Amino acid sequence: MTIKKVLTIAGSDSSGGAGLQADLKTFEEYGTFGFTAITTIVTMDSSNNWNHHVHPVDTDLVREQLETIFSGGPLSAMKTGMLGTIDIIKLVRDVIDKYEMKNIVIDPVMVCKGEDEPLQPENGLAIRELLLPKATIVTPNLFEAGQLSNMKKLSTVDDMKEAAKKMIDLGAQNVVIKGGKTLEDNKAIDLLYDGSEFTLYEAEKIHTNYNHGAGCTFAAAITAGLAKGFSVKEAVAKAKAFTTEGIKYGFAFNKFVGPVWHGAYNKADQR
Ligand code: PXL
Repeated sequence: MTIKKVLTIAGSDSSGGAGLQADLKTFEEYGTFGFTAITTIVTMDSSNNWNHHVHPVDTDLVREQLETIFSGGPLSAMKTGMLGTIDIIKLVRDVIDKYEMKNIVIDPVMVCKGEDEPLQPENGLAIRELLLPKATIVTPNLFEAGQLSNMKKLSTVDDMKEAAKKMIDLGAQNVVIKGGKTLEDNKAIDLLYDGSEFTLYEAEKIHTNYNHGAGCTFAAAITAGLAKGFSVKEAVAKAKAFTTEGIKYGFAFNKFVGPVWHGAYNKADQR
């Protein structure tokens, strides 16, 4: 059996826990071969409350990366993360169409800290219009699901169900909303909807602030699972277990942030 090739089109998180760093580490843990097309470089200001600075990469340079990657033939799955500009979002759509990509995970990254104002609100609209119709699965957190469904704040599982229905109407084949630690519940609940059936994935809530990158890791794990031939339900279930272990082994990076550890599921005993 040959190794599965998996792509992330995402931003670089200089702090190492989220973004394409999370994706690539996760792809490796799944035994797949990861490729990255870098769309933005994010830096954080340690002298100013960890403010994020998003530096988009020139669209032509993103195109060149993608041409390099696809020159090796078809890929088994791909995901998108932070895309930076509308031009890059349009390019991603063109690439999906041109190479007839299947197994597409759209992680509609709009914020870095879970619940904030969107970093680039206009990008959310472009993701909704151009990428949701191509999504095998879209993986918003609560905030992003509220934006994409035009429902704004979601706070219950019923709200999540309503938002998921709206995202299916926008063209996604499947939706998984990451309730995560934001949902007002004592469990960490993710909700999957395939257009006909809801599936709830529950785990104990882990009370930690060291969970930076959990959302990216979850979406990357689903991507690698799909590449390996798992059904959507299986891919989500394993991704949840993989991410929960990562959160359990999160650690303090500095006084502002602590990443999950992407290697925890496979090698917690090898630290
Ligand atoms: O966690 C969202 C996220 C996604 N992608 C990049 C990021 C972040 C948050 O820091 O930096 C590149």
